[in-house]
Amino acid sequence: MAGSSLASPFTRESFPEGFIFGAGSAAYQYEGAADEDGKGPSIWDKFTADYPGKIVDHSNGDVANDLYHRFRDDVKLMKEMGLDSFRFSMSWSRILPKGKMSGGVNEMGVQFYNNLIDELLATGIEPFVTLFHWDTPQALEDEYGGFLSPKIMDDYLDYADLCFREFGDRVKYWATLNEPNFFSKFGYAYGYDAPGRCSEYIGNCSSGNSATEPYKVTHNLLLSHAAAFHLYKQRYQASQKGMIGLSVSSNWFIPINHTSSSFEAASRIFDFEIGWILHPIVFGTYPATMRSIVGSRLPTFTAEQSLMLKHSYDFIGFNHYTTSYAADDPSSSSVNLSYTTDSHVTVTHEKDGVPLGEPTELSWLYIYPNGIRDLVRYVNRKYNNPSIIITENGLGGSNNDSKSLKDAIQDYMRIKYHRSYLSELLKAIKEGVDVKGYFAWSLFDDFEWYDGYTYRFGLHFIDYKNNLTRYPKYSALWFKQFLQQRNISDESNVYN
Ligand code: PSG
Repeated sequence: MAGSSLASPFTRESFPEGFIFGAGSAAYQYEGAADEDGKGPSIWDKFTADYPGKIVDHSNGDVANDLYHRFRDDVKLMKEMGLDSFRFSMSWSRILPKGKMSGGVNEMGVQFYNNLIDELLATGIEPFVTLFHWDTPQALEDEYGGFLSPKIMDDYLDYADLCFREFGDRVKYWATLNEPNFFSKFGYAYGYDAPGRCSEYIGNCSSGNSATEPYKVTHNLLLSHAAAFHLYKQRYQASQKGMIGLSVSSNWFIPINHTSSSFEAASRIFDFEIGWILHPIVFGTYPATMRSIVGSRLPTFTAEQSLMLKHSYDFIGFNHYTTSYAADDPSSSSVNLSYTTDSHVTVTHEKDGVPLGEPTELSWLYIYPNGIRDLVRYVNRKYNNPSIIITENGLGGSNNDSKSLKDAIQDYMRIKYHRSYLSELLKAIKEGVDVKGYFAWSLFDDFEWYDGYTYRFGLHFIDYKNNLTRYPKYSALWFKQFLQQRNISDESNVYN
Protein backbone atom coordinates (compact mmCIF):
# COMPACT_ATOMS: atom_id res chain seq x y z
CA MET A 1 0.00 0.00 0.00
CA ALA A 2 3.05 2.23 0.01
CA GLY A 3 2.25 5.66 -1.29
CA SER A 4 -1.46 5.09 -1.45
CA SER A 5 -3.65 7.34 0.62
CA LEU A 6 -5.96 6.15 3.34
CA ALA A 7 -7.90 9.38 3.30
CA SER A 8 -11.64 8.97 3.64
CA PRO A 9 -13.94 11.03 1.51
CA PHE A 10 -16.18 11.23 4.58
CA THR A 11 -15.92 11.56 8.33
CA ARG A 12 -18.33 10.88 11.15
CA GLU A 13 -19.74 14.34 10.52
CA SER A 14 -21.13 12.99 7.25
CA PHE A 15 -23.42 10.68 9.23
CA PRO A 16 -26.74 11.88 10.65
CA GLU A 17 -26.79 13.62 13.99
CA GLY A 18 -27.01 11.13 16.85
CA PHE A 19 -25.63 8.27 14.75
CA ILE A 20 -23.91 5.82 17.09
CA PHE A 21 -20.51 4.28 16.45
CA GLY A 22 -19.42 1.38 18.55
CA ALA A 23 -17.69 -1.98 18.72
CA GLY A 24 -19.13 -5.33 19.72
CA SER A 25 -18.50 -8.40 21.84
CA ALA A 26 -20.34 -11.35 23.36
CA ALA A 27 -20.21 -12.91 26.82
CA TYR A 28 -18.87 -16.36 25.97
CA GLN A 29 -16.38 -14.94 23.48
CA TYR A 30 -14.98 -12.35 25.91
CA GLU A 31 -15.70 -12.77 29.58
CA GLY A 32 -13.91 -15.93 30.68
CA ALA A 33 -14.47 -16.59 34.41
CA ALA A 34 -16.63 -19.43 33.17
CA ASP A 35 -16.90 -21.05 36.57
CA GLU A 36 -16.39 -18.12 38.89
CA ASP A 37 -18.42 -16.20 41.43
CA GLY A 38 -21.45 -18.44 41.16
CA LYS A 39 -21.90 -18.56 37.40
CA GLY A 40 -23.77 -21.64 36.17
CA PRO A 41 -22.66 -23.50 33.03
CA SER A 42 -24.06 -22.70 29.59
CA ILE A 43 -24.35 -24.99 26.59
CA TRP A 44 -21.04 -23.55 25.32
CA ASP A 45 -19.23 -24.54 28.52
CA LYS A 46 -20.53 -28.08 28.15
CA PHE A 47 -20.07 -28.30 24.38
CA THR A 48 -16.42 -27.24 24.47
CA ALA A 49 -15.74 -29.54 27.44
CA ASP A 50 -17.48 -32.59 25.94
CA TYR A 51 -16.35 -32.17 22.33
CA PRO A 52 -13.04 -30.30 22.20
CA GLY A 53 -12.54 -31.89 18.78
CA LYS A 54 -15.44 -29.85 17.42
CA ILE A 55 -13.45 -26.64 17.99
CA VAL A 56 -10.71 -26.15 15.37
CA ASP A 57 -7.94 -25.55 17.93
CA HIS A 58 -9.61 -27.56 20.71
CA SER A 59 -9.96 -24.37 22.74
CA ASN A 60 -12.78 -22.92 24.81
CA GLY A 61 -13.98 -19.73 26.46
CA ASP A 62 -12.95 -20.62 30.02
CA VAL A 63 -10.62 -17.62 30.09
CA ALA A 64 -11.31 -16.00 26.68
CA ASN A 65 -10.33 -12.32 26.89
CA ASP A 66 -10.83 -12.24 30.65
CA LEU A 67 -13.15 -9.27 30.29
CA TYR A 68 -14.69 -10.31 33.60
CA HIS A 69 -11.57 -9.20 35.46
CA ARG A 70 -10.18 -6.60 33.08
CA PHE A 71 -13.24 -4.56 32.12
CA ARG A 72 -12.05 -1.39 33.85
CA ASP A 73 -8.89 -1.25 31.75
CA ASP A 74 -10.80 -2.33 28.67
CA VAL A 75 -13.29 0.50 29.04
CA LYS A 76 -10.27 2.83 29.00
CA LEU A 77 -9.30 1.39 25.61
CA MET A 78 -12.81 2.06 24.33
CA LYS A 79 -12.56 5.61 25.60
CA GLU A 80 -9.18 5.97 23.95
CA MET A 81 -10.79 5.01 20.62
CA GLY A 82 -13.60 7.49 21.15
CA LEU A 83 -16.40 4.93 20.88
CA ASP A 84 -19.93 6.14 21.53
CA SER A 85 -21.11 2.69 22.56
CA PHE A 86 -20.02 -0.82 23.53
CA ARG A 87 -22.15 -3.80 22.54
CA PHE A 88 -21.89 -6.76 24.89
CA SER A 89 -24.13 -9.64 25.84
CA MET A 90 -25.19 -10.79 29.27
CA SER A 91 -24.57 -14.36 30.24
CA TRP A 92 -27.96 -15.71 31.31
CA SER A 93 -26.37 -18.40 33.51
CA ARG A 94 -24.10 -15.88 35.21
CA ILE A 95 -27.21 -14.05 36.39
CA LEU A 96 -29.45 -17.10 36.83
CA PRO A 97 -27.10 -20.08 37.32
CA LYS A 98 -29.95 -22.58 36.94
CA GLY A 99 -31.56 -20.56 34.15
CA LYS A 100 -34.70 -19.81 36.14
CA MET A 101 -35.81 -17.58 38.99
CA SER A 102 -36.66 -20.55 41.23
CA GLY A 103 -32.99 -21.59 41.02
CA GLY A 104 -31.96 -18.28 42.55
CA VAL A 105 -30.36 -15.05 41.35
CA ASN A 106 -26.56 -14.87 41.44
CA GLU A 107 -25.96 -11.48 43.02
CA MET A 108 -22.30 -11.50 42.01
CA GLY A 109 -23.32 -11.90 38.38
CA VAL A 110 -25.72 -8.98 38.67
CA GLN A 111 -22.96 -7.01 40.35
CA PHE A 112 -20.55 -7.68 37.48
CA TYR A 113 -22.95 -6.22 34.91
CA ASN A 114 -23.76 -3.29 37.21
CA ASN A 115 -20.05 -2.56 37.48
CA LEU A 116 -19.50 -2.83 33.74
CA ILE A 117 -22.47 -0.60 32.95
CA ASP A 118 -21.45 1.98 35.55
CA GLU A 119 -17.87 2.01 34.32
CA LEU A 120 -19.03 2.54 30.74
CA LEU A 121 -21.40 5.35 31.68
CA ALA A 122 -18.85 7.05 33.91
CA THR A 123 -16.56 7.08 30.87
CA GLY A 124 -19.25 8.46 28.58
CA ILE A 125 -19.90 5.20 26.71
CA GLU A 126 -23.43 3.96 26.06
CA PRO A 127 -24.03 0.29 26.92
CA PHE A 128 -25.76 -1.73 24.16
CA VAL A 129 -26.93 -5.00 25.68
CA THR A 130 -27.77 -8.28 23.96
CA LEU A 131 -29.72 -10.56 26.29
CA PHE A 132 -28.94 -13.79 24.48
CA HIS A 133 -25.85 -14.41 22.36
CA TRP A 134 -26.10 -18.22 22.06
CA ASP A 135 -25.22 -19.33 25.61
CA THR A 136 -28.37 -21.08 26.84
CA PRO A 137 -28.11 -22.11 30.51
CA GLN A 138 -27.13 -25.79 30.56
CA ALA A 139 -29.66 -26.44 33.33
CA LEU A 140 -32.50 -25.59 30.93
CA GLU A 141 -30.92 -27.68 28.19
CA ASP A 142 -30.85 -30.62 30.61
CA GLU A 143 -34.34 -30.04 31.95
CA TYR A 144 -36.34 -29.62 28.74
CA GLY A 145 -34.02 -29.29 25.76
CA GLY A 146 -33.47 -25.52 25.97
CA PHE A 147 -34.89 -23.67 22.96
CA LEU A 148 -36.35 -26.89 21.55
CA SER A 149 -39.11 -26.57 24.14
CA PRO A 150 -41.76 -23.87 24.37
CA LYS A 151 -41.12 -24.00 28.12
CA ILE A 152 -38.11 -21.78 27.54
CA MET A 153 -40.38 -18.82 26.88
CA ASP A 154 -41.37 -18.36 30.52
CA ASP A 155 -37.81 -18.68 31.75
CA TYR A 156 -36.48 -16.33 29.08
CA LEU A 157 -39.16 -13.80 29.96
CA ASP A 158 -38.26 -13.96 33.67
CA TYR A 159 -34.61 -13.45 32.76
CA ALA A 160 -35.42 -10.49 30.50
CA ASP A 161 -37.67 -9.02 33.21
CA LEU A 162 -34.87 -9.28 35.76
CA CYS A 163 -32.44 -7.56 33.38
CA PHE A 164 -34.82 -4.72 32.55
CA ARG A 165 -35.53 -4.26 36.26
CA GLU A 166 -31.89 -4.38 37.38
CA PHE A 167 -30.18 -2.58 34.53
CA GLY A 168 -32.84 -0.74 32.52
CA ASP A 169 -32.46 2.51 34.43
CA ARG A 170 -29.06 2.82 32.68
CA VAL A 171 -29.29 0.65 29.54
CA LYS A 172 -31.03 2.37 26.63
CA TYR A 173 -30.38 -0.21 23.91
CA TRP A 174 -31.62 -3.76 24.24
CA ALA A 175 -31.35 -6.58 21.73
CA THR A 176 -33.36 -9.59 22.84
CA LEU A 177 -31.42 -12.07 20.68
CA ASN A 178 -28.31 -12.30 18.57
CA GLU A 179 -28.78 -14.03 15.21
CA PRO A 180 -31.62 -16.44 15.99
CA ASN A 181 -31.29 -17.59 12.38
CA PHE A 182 -27.64 -18.60 12.79
CA PHE A 183 -28.07 -20.03 16.29
CA SER A 184 -30.62 -22.44 14.82
CA LYS A 185 -28.68 -23.15 11.64
CA PHE A 186 -25.31 -23.80 13.29
CA GLY A 187 -26.54 -25.37 16.53
CA TYR A 188 -29.41 -27.53 15.23
CA ALA A 189 -29.00 -28.01 11.44
CA TYR A 190 -25.23 -28.31 10.85
CA GLY A 191 -24.40 -29.04 14.48
CA TYR A 192 -21.12 -27.10 14.36
CA ASP A 193 -22.08 -24.90 17.30
CA ALA A 194 -23.54 -25.74 20.71
CA PRO A 195 -25.61 -27.67 21.46
CA GLY A 196 -24.21 -29.55 18.46
CA ARG A 197 -27.36 -31.25 17.17
CA CYS A 198 -28.01 -32.46 13.63
CA SER A 199 -29.24 -35.42 11.60
CA GLU A 200 -26.67 -38.14 10.90
CA TYR A 201 -26.91 -37.45 7.16
CA ILE A 202 -25.85 -33.83 7.74
CA GLY A 203 -23.01 -34.00 10.22
CA ASN A 204 -21.27 -35.63 13.08
CA CYS A 205 -23.77 -35.25 15.92
CA SER A 206 -24.88 -37.75 18.50
CA SER A 207 -28.50 -36.67 18.12
CA GLY A 208 -30.73 -34.14 16.49
CA ASN A 209 -33.01 -33.61 13.52
CA SER A 210 -31.91 -31.07 10.92
CA ALA A 211 -35.30 -31.25 9.21
CA THR A 212 -37.38 -30.13 12.17
CA GLU A 213 -35.32 -28.81 15.08
CA PRO A 214 -33.98 -25.59 13.49
CA TYR A 215 -37.59 -24.57 12.80
CA LYS A 216 -38.76 -25.38 16.31
CA VAL A 217 -35.85 -23.51 17.87
CA THR A 218 -36.36 -20.39 15.78
CA HIS A 219 -40.08 -20.53 16.55
CA ASN A 220 -39.42 -20.53 20.29
CA LEU A 221 -36.79 -17.82 19.91
CA LEU A 222 -39.22 -15.60 18.02
CA LEU A 223 -41.96 -16.04 20.60
CA SER A 224 -39.49 -15.39 23.42
CA HIS A 225 -38.41 -12.23 21.66
CA ALA A 226 -41.98 -11.03 21.20
CA ALA A 227 -42.83 -11.67 24.85
CA ALA A 228 -39.79 -9.72 26.06
CA PHE A 229 -40.56 -6.90 23.63
CA HIS A 230 -44.09 -6.49 24.98
CA LEU A 231 -42.98 -6.74 28.58
CA TYR A 232 -40.52 -3.92 27.95
CA LYS A 233 -43.16 -1.82 26.18
CA GLN A 234 -45.76 -2.33 28.86
CA ARG A 235 -43.74 -2.17 32.01
CA TYR A 236 -40.47 -0.38 31.38
CA GLN A 237 -40.21 1.75 28.30
CA ALA A 238 -42.22 4.74 29.50
CA SER A 239 -39.95 5.26 32.49
CA GLN A 240 -36.68 3.86 31.18
CA LYS A 241 -36.94 5.35 27.69
CA GLY A 242 -34.82 2.81 25.85
CA MET A 243 -35.13 1.06 22.51
CA ILE A 244 -35.58 -2.67 22.00
CA GLY A 245 -34.95 -4.87 18.98
CA LEU A 246 -32.89 -7.87 17.92
CA SER A 247 -29.94 -8.71 15.67
CA VAL A 248 -30.21 -10.82 12.54
CA SER A 249 -27.37 -12.31 10.53
CA SER A 250 -27.64 -11.28 6.94
CA ASN A 251 -25.48 -11.84 3.91
CA TRP A 252 -26.41 -10.06 0.72
CA PHE A 253 -27.19 -12.46 -2.14
CA ILE A 254 -26.77 -11.84 -5.87
CA PRO A 255 -28.46 -14.04 -8.48
CA ILE A 256 -25.58 -15.85 -10.18
CA ASN A 257 -26.90 -15.02 -13.64
CA HIS A 258 -29.76 -13.26 -15.36
CA THR A 259 -32.15 -16.16 -15.42
CA SER A 260 -35.45 -16.20 -13.64
CA SER A 261 -34.35 -19.35 -11.82
CA SER A 262 -31.41 -17.55 -10.20
CA PHE A 263 -33.53 -14.54 -9.32
CA GLU A 264 -36.00 -16.85 -7.66
CA ALA A 265 -33.14 -18.67 -5.93
CA ALA A 266 -31.83 -15.38 -4.50
CA SER A 267 -35.29 -14.44 -3.32
CA ARG A 268 -35.76 -17.86 -1.68
CA ILE A 269 -32.44 -17.78 0.16
CA PHE A 270 -33.31 -14.31 1.51
CA ASP A 271 -36.56 -15.72 2.81
CA PHE A 272 -34.89 -18.73 4.41
CA GLU A 273 -32.11 -16.71 6.03
CA ILE A 274 -33.54 -13.28 6.80
CA GLY A 275 -37.28 -13.52 6.09
CA TRP A 276 -37.44 -16.41 8.57
CA ILE A 277 -36.95 -13.80 11.31
CA LEU A 278 -38.02 -10.53 9.74
CA HIS A 279 -41.29 -11.63 8.17
CA PRO A 280 -42.70 -12.80 11.53
CA ILE A 281 -41.57 -9.75 13.48
CA VAL A 282 -42.73 -7.30 10.82
CA PHE A 283 -45.84 -9.02 9.40
CA GLY A 284 -46.65 -11.72 11.97
CA THR A 285 -46.20 -14.79 9.71
CA TYR A 286 -43.44 -16.86 8.13
CA PRO A 287 -42.67 -16.06 4.47
CA ALA A 288 -45.03 -17.79 2.01
CA THR A 289 -42.12 -19.57 0.29
CA MET A 290 -41.06 -21.17 3.54
CA ARG A 291 -44.59 -22.20 4.39
CA SER A 292 -45.06 -23.89 1.06
CA ILE A 293 -41.65 -25.63 0.97
CA VAL A 294 -41.29 -26.63 4.61
CA GLY A 295 -44.95 -27.52 5.04
CA SER A 296 -45.89 -29.25 8.25
CA ARG A 297 -42.30 -29.13 9.58
CA LEU A 298 -42.70 -25.36 9.97
CA PRO A 299 -44.55 -24.53 13.20
CA THR A 300 -47.49 -22.13 12.94
CA PHE A 301 -48.40 -19.09 14.99
CA THR A 302 -51.80 -18.75 16.61
CA ALA A 303 -53.70 -15.57 15.76
CA GLU A 304 -52.73 -14.18 19.14
CA GLN A 305 -49.04 -15.00 18.68
CA SER A 306 -49.08 -13.51 15.23
CA LEU A 307 -50.45 -10.29 16.65
CA MET A 308 -47.78 -10.26 19.34
CA LEU A 309 -45.02 -10.72 16.78
CA LYS A 310 -46.25 -8.12 14.38
CA HIS A 311 -44.07 -5.03 14.57
CA SER A 312 -42.24 -6.25 17.68
CA TYR A 313 -39.19 -4.00 17.43
CA ASP A 314 -38.04 -0.42 17.78
CA PHE A 315 -35.02 -1.20 15.60
CA ILE A 316 -33.68 -4.16 13.68
CA GLY A 317 -30.01 -4.99 14.05
CA PHE A 318 -28.10 -6.49 11.15
CA ASN A 319 -24.88 -8.43 11.45
CA HIS A 320 -23.42 -8.18 8.00
CA TYR A 321 -20.06 -9.37 6.70
CA THR A 322 -20.21 -10.52 3.10
CA THR A 323 -22.08 -11.25 -0.11
CA SER A 324 -22.64 -14.49 -2.00
CA TYR A 325 -24.02 -15.66 -5.31
CA ALA A 326 -27.24 -17.63 -5.27
CA ALA A 327 -28.06 -20.32 -7.82
CA ASP A 328 -31.03 -22.65 -8.10
CA ASP A 329 -30.33 -26.16 -6.82
CA PRO A 330 -33.01 -28.39 -8.34
CA SER A 331 -31.56 -31.58 -6.86
CA SER A 332 -33.94 -32.31 -4.05
CA SER A 333 -34.15 -35.28 -1.82
CA SER A 334 -37.48 -36.14 -0.31
CA VAL A 335 -35.78 -38.38 2.25
CA ASN A 336 -32.87 -36.55 3.85
CA LEU A 337 -34.64 -33.29 4.55
CA SER A 338 -32.79 -30.45 6.27
CA TYR A 339 -33.09 -26.73 6.83
CA THR A 340 -29.72 -26.49 5.08
CA THR A 341 -31.17 -27.75 1.77
CA ASP A 342 -34.82 -26.72 2.05
CA SER A 343 -34.23 -23.48 0.14
CA HIS A 344 -32.88 -25.44 -2.85
CA VAL A 345 -30.20 -22.83 -3.34
CA THR A 346 -26.49 -23.24 -3.91
CA VAL A 347 -24.44 -20.42 -2.46
CA THR A 348 -21.00 -19.64 -3.93
CA HIS A 349 -18.50 -16.82 -4.04
CA GLU A 350 -17.21 -17.25 -7.57
CA LYS A 351 -18.59 -17.14 -11.06
CA ASP A 352 -16.57 -18.63 -13.92
CA GLY A 353 -13.55 -18.70 -11.64
CA VAL A 354 -13.82 -15.00 -10.78
CA PRO A 355 -14.44 -14.19 -7.11
CA LEU A 356 -17.30 -11.78 -6.44
CA GLY A 357 -15.19 -9.59 -4.22
CA GLU A 358 -11.73 -9.45 -2.79
CA PRO A 359 -10.96 -12.80 -1.14
CA THR A 360 -9.73 -12.77 2.47
CA GLU A 361 -8.08 -15.30 4.76
CA LEU A 362 -11.56 -16.56 5.67
CA SER A 363 -13.13 -18.87 3.12
CA TRP A 364 -16.62 -17.41 3.65
CA LEU A 365 -15.69 -13.77 3.72
CA TYR A 366 -15.23 -11.79 0.50
CA ILE A 367 -15.01 -8.01 0.60
CA TYR A 368 -18.01 -6.64 -1.23
CA PRO A 369 -18.86 -3.18 0.15
CA ASN A 370 -21.91 -2.62 -2.11
CA GLY A 371 -23.58 -5.51 -0.32
CA ILE A 372 -24.22 -3.51 2.85
CA ARG A 373 -25.89 -0.76 0.87
CA ASP A 374 -28.02 -3.19 -1.14
CA LEU A 375 -28.97 -5.07 2.02
CA VAL A 376 -30.28 -2.07 3.94
CA ARG A 377 -32.09 -0.80 0.85
CA TYR A 378 -33.73 -4.20 0.40
CA VAL A 379 -34.81 -4.30 4.05
CA ASN A 380 -36.09 -0.75 3.84
CA ARG A 381 -38.26 -1.56 0.82
CA LYS A 382 -39.41 -5.00 1.78
CA TYR A 383 -39.98 -4.59 5.51
CA ASN A 384 -41.66 -1.21 5.92
CA ASN A 385 -38.68 1.05 6.45
CA PRO A 386 -37.58 -0.09 9.93
CA SER A 387 -34.93 1.73 11.94
CA ILE A 388 -31.74 -0.21 11.33
CA ILE A 389 -28.61 -0.57 13.42
CA ILE A 390 -25.62 -2.40 11.97
CA THR A 391 -24.82 -4.45 15.08
CA GLU A 392 -21.84 -6.28 13.51
CA ASN A 393 -19.59 -5.63 10.54
CA GLY A 394 -15.94 -6.54 10.30
CA LEU A 395 -13.12 -8.53 8.84
CA GLY A 396 -11.44 -11.63 10.23
CA GLY A 397 -7.92 -12.79 9.53
CA SER A 398 -6.14 -15.98 10.42
CA ASN A 399 -4.25 -16.23 13.68
CA ASN A 400 -0.80 -16.68 12.26
CA ASP A 401 1.89 -17.40 14.82
CA SER A 402 4.67 -16.75 12.35
CA LYS A 403 3.60 -13.12 12.05
CA SER A 404 5.41 -10.66 14.28
CA LEU A 405 3.30 -8.45 16.51
CA LYS A 406 4.30 -5.51 14.34
CA ASP A 407 2.94 -7.21 11.21
CA ALA A 408 -0.16 -8.43 12.95
CA ILE A 409 -1.24 -4.97 14.03
CA GLN A 410 -0.68 -3.42 10.59
CA ASP A 411 -4.15 -4.44 9.41
CA TYR A 412 -4.56 -2.21 6.38
CA MET A 413 -7.06 -4.60 4.87
CA ARG A 414 -9.35 -4.18 7.88
CA ILE A 415 -9.14 -0.40 7.55
CA LYS A 416 -10.04 -0.68 3.89
CA TYR A 417 -12.93 -2.99 4.80
CA HIS A 418 -14.50 -0.66 7.37
CA ARG A 419 -13.91 2.45 5.31
CA SER A 420 -15.44 1.00 2.16
CA TYR A 421 -18.44 -0.55 3.94
CA LEU A 422 -19.09 2.67 5.86
CA SER A 423 -18.89 4.65 2.67
CA GLU A 424 -21.53 2.42 1.01
CA LEU A 425 -23.70 2.52 4.13
CA LEU A 426 -23.55 6.30 4.05
CA LYS A 427 -24.85 6.28 0.47
CA ALA A 428 -27.88 4.28 1.56
CA ILE A 429 -28.49 6.73 4.41
CA LYS A 430 -28.33 9.63 1.96
CA GLU A 431 -30.88 7.79 -0.16
CA GLY A 432 -33.24 7.80 2.81
CA VAL A 433 -32.65 4.45 4.54
CA ASP A 434 -33.03 4.89 8.30
CA VAL A 435 -29.75 3.61 9.76
CA LYS A 436 -29.04 4.73 13.31
CA GLY A 437 -25.75 3.10 14.22
CA TYR A 438 -22.75 0.99 13.29
CA PHE A 439 -20.85 -1.46 15.48
CA ALA A 440 -17.59 -2.96 14.32
CA TRP A 441 -17.07 -6.63 15.06
CA SER A 442 -15.04 -6.81 17.11
CA LEU A 443 -13.39 -4.65 19.76
CA PHE A 444 -10.82 -7.41 20.44
CA ASP A 445 -9.71 -10.65 18.85
CA ASP A 446 -11.80 -13.32 20.52
CA PHE A 447 -13.04 -16.90 20.79
CA GLU A 448 -14.72 -17.37 17.41
CA TRP A 449 -17.04 -20.29 18.28
CA TYR A 450 -16.06 -23.46 16.40
CA ASP A 451 -13.09 -21.65 14.88
CA GLY A 452 -11.72 -21.15 18.39
CA TYR A 453 -8.91 -18.61 18.45
CA THR A 454 -7.84 -19.35 14.86
CA TYR A 455 -9.55 -16.23 13.49
CA ARG A 456 -8.84 -12.69 14.58
CA PHE A 457 -11.63 -10.14 14.10
CA GLY A 458 -10.38 -7.49 16.52
CA LEU A 459 -9.64 -3.83 16.20
CA HIS A 460 -7.24 -4.71 19.00
CA PHE A 461 -4.78 -7.58 18.98
CA ILE A 462 -4.88 -9.99 21.91
CA ASP A 463 -1.56 -11.62 22.72
CA TYR A 464 -2.87 -15.02 23.80
CA LYS A 465 0.63 -16.18 24.64
CA ASN A 466 1.52 -13.25 26.87
CA ASN A 467 -1.06 -12.59 29.49
CA LEU A 468 -3.76 -11.55 26.99
CA THR A 469 -2.09 -8.19 26.51
CA ARG A 470 -4.15 -5.85 24.30
CA TYR A 471 -2.54 -3.86 21.47
CA PRO A 472 -4.49 -1.47 19.28
CA LYS A 473 -4.23 -2.46 15.61
CA TYR A 474 -3.96 0.27 12.98
CA SER A 475 -7.69 -0.20 12.39
CA ALA A 476 -8.40 0.93 15.97
CA LEU A 477 -6.31 4.04 15.31
CA TRP A 478 -8.02 4.62 11.99
CA PHE A 479 -11.38 4.33 13.75
CA LYS A 480 -10.24 6.76 16.40
CA GLN A 481 -9.19 9.33 13.84
CA PHE A 482 -12.39 8.79 11.89
CA LEU A 483 -14.39 9.39 15.05
CA GLN A 484 -12.39 12.51 15.79
CA GLN A 485 -13.44 13.73 12.34
CA ARG A 486 -9.91 13.92 11.13
CA ASN A 487 -9.02 12.48 7.78
CA ILE A 488 -5.92 10.39 7.54
CA SER A 489 -3.96 11.71 4.65
CA ASP A 490 -0.98 9.42 4.85
CA GLU A 491 -0.60 5.93 6.26
CA SER A 492 2.67 6.91 7.92
CA ASN A 493 0.84 8.92 10.53
CA VAL A 494 -1.57 6.17 11.45
CA TYR A 495 0.43 4.71 14.26
CA ASN A 496 2.36 7.34 16.11
C1 PSG B 1 -21.80 -14.41 10.92
C2 PSG B 1 -21.74 -14.52 9.56
C3 PSG B 1 -21.20 -15.66 9.00
C4 PSG B 1 -20.72 -16.68 9.79
C5 PSG B 1 -20.78 -16.55 11.15
C6 PSG B 1 -21.32 -15.40 11.72
N1 PSG B 1 -21.19 -15.83 7.59
O1 PSG B 1 -21.52 -14.88 6.86
O2 PSG B 1 -20.85 -16.95 7.12
S1 PSG B 1 -21.44 -15.38 13.44
C7 PSG B 1 -21.36 -13.74 13.98
C8 PSG B 1 -21.56 -13.75 15.48
C9 PSG B 1 -20.35 -13.38 16.25
C10 PSG B 1 -19.12 -13.90 15.54
C11 PSG B 1 -19.01 -13.12 14.25
C12 PSG B 1 -17.81 -13.42 13.38
O3 PSG B 1 -22.66 -12.98 15.90
O4 PSG B 1 -20.47 -13.85 17.56
O5 PSG B 1 -17.98 -13.82 16.30
O6 PSG B 1 -20.18 -13.23 13.48
O7 PSG B 1 -17.76 -14.76 12.95
